[in-house]
Amino acid sequence: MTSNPIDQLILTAETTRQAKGGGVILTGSSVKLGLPSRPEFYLVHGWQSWSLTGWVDASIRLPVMKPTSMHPMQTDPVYANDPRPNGAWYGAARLADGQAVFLGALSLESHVALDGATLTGWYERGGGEWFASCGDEAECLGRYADLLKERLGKGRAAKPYRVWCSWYSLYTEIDEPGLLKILADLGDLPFEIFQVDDGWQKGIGDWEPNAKFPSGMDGLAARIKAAGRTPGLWLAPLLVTPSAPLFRRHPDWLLRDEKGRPVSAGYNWSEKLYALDTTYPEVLEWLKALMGRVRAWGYDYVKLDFLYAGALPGHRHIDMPREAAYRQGLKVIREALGDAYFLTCGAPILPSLGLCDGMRVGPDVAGHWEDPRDRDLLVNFATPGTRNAIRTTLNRLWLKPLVHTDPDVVYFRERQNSLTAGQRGLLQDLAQAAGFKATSDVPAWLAPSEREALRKYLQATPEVRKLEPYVYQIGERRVDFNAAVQMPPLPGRLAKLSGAVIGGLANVPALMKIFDSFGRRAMRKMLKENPV
Ligand code: 9PG
Repeated sequence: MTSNPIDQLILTAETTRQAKGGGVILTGSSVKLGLPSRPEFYLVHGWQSWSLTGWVDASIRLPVMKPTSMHPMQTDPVYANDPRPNGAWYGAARLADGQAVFLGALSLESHVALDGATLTGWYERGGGEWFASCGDEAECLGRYADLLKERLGKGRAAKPYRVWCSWYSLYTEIDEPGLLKILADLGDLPFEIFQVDDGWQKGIGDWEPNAKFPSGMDGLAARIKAAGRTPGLWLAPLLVTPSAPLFRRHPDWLLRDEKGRPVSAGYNWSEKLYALDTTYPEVLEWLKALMGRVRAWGYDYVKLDFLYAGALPGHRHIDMPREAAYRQGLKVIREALGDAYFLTCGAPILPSLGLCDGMRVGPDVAGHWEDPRDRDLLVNFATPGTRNAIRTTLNRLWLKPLVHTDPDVVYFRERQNSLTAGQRGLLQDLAQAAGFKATSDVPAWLAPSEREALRKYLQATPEVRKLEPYVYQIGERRVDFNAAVQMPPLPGRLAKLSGAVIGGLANVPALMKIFDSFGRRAMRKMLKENPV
């Protein structure tokens, strides 16, 4: 008998041994822990950057998030209909006395779920190791991070940079003259990186500059360098849309299901999304060449997005587990990127560790706090919104020893923004806690006082200390994130019904196309009224 109480909870495991520093290492394709009682809360861990991560009421069956057509791009589609509290690679239960019981896989393609008072973990194929531990949540996650570091590695860039990113002001409406104007207006604001986001390319799968970038991407990079910044570029290299020439030229490169149909990677840009099969040698060659081209253009900071596409379930050219297939592709990408800073986004978390410098650890922020439609009708916490971003990001900060945790951008502007000063401040504090600072604020949209506040924020390096699960000491201030992290109550009957209708409509591409075109028109009008 040891003094370690976790030993007494193990119901199923092939082997068990003590872990250095506390807890136990189990092996098995499926392991079970018997809890002393039904837990009150369960820690759901989302599969990829944008997927919900947080403590939920363990006694409820979670409604299926909507729209279902977005499952591949917002959650792990394999488990999207599982009503049990469950999550990717690890999970934890909180007992009435506040103690956490933690179970986390030490290899890929693994999942954890709660059945009553039993915590079950399983590997999708074969077996592997698990870490189980009891006690303080942060301690369990800290030990888990150490064990993952030994197995998957950590990022190599020494420190994160301060980033200006085009997305959260201009979205896809970027062009060369507008970006050059912003570059000049940034003036003495201390950003190391000027990152061009979505909107420069001809298409998804067609990674050449479009007509809005007449000097080419190399020309733009040269201008960014001449302004004293490091050029950054966004791509979604594992996605293809039907309109891209690649889709017609290389149908054999697409990830397909057992019936030979291309696997859905979701819906965006008014198109259906498909994934590349990273076990195809020619796909790996193509990815390598693409990364080489981006580097040759002069981009030393690369944000690769929608990466989950490479790890979706499917029948691959070479039969291998889906996350292993993804990781193999990411390795090729990492090598081809050389010494560039590599930020992953929309990325499956564990399979990306050790191969990237930074990782987006939450969904997109937005100029609003939360969308009641997404929260109450669609029960979807992966959609863009500041509250969703704060919740998921805070629950992922345990990853800090392994990767730079990117919480997405902060806002200092009041223009084109419905956040209150308090909400903007909370988001700024989140980024201090995460250790990664970025914004998309257009200088021309900032009041002089806002510009000054942004400068001070970028320069400040306050000491950050975690005091409680969601409370941080940031410099002289105590910042309490608890209210933002709470999960809302479950929808009632009427909300469920309306959600089913709206979710159903959102599954119809033709309707989404119309909806998107209204969005784009509103965006263009806004930019006319608010020039950069
Ligand atoms: C560019 C953007 C930005 C952003 C990324 C990613 O669920 N969704 O519908 C969804 C759409 C877009 C999205 C995330 C989720 O944003 O996170 O920073 O680069 O792509 O298109």
